[in-house]
Amino acid sequence: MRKIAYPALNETSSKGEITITLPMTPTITAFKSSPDGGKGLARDMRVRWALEEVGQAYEVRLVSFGAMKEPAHRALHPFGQIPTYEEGDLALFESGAIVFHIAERHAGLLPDDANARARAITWMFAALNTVEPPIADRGIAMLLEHDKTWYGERLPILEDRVRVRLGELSNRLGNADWLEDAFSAGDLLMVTVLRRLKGSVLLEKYPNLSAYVVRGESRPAFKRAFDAQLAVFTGKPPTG
Ligand code: GTB
Repeated sequence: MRKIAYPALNETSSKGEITITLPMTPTITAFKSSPDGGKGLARDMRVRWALEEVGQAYEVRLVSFGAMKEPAHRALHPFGQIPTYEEGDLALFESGAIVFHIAERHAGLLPDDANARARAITWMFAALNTVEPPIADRGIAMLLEHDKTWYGERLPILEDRVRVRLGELSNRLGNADWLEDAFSAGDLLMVTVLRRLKGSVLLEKYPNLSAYVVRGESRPAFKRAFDAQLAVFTGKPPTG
């Protein structure tokens, strides 16, 4: 939010001026051409979803793989990746930090109660630090290492690690709709992490996790975010 002092509009203003708060439209970056063909698996999807959940309009700057490694983009993102987030003179990278920033500045993604808020934030870290790494390792191996002689031995090891985490998460979620009492940024991140396994038997083995992902994807904000990223791929504007 940008605070601008305007001249007094009425005589009751004690200092002769009033403060009007203007919302500033953030700009995020996303792949110009996503390798997933519009499945919403790249990490701009979680940022788009968070912005949609809180009702914050945003703009998107699409970047090519080449442009991501150029100094102009590296000034925003030291590792030359997407997503980034710019809002006035604030520039952020790391999807988790961006979602946290959005959740801190707007109502709707973190509970007000301090302990409930701390638990939701814990799930944000769990999604990114505990559940995503084995899923990402498996994805990278499938993409970049499938022609290696040792791939056949490595893949089952990576899949076992994913299975362990899914089993533990499934046990904790049980029959609940969300990880805590209400949907939070923790669920938002966890669902985006689990979506990377969509269509794989690894996820299908846990019906409560599959249903949890569908529950997240059924939220109107998710659908708007998904349609927006798909429109980049299809070249057609979102219909919703
Ligand atoms: N820790 C960072 C974050 O959470 O923001 C990781 C950011 C990241 O990995 N960005 C990827 C990127 O910019 C895109 S999301 N890669 C380009 C590069 O490093 O040069 C990862 C991703 C990419 C593609 C798919 N896909 O096609 O399915 C899924 C996920």
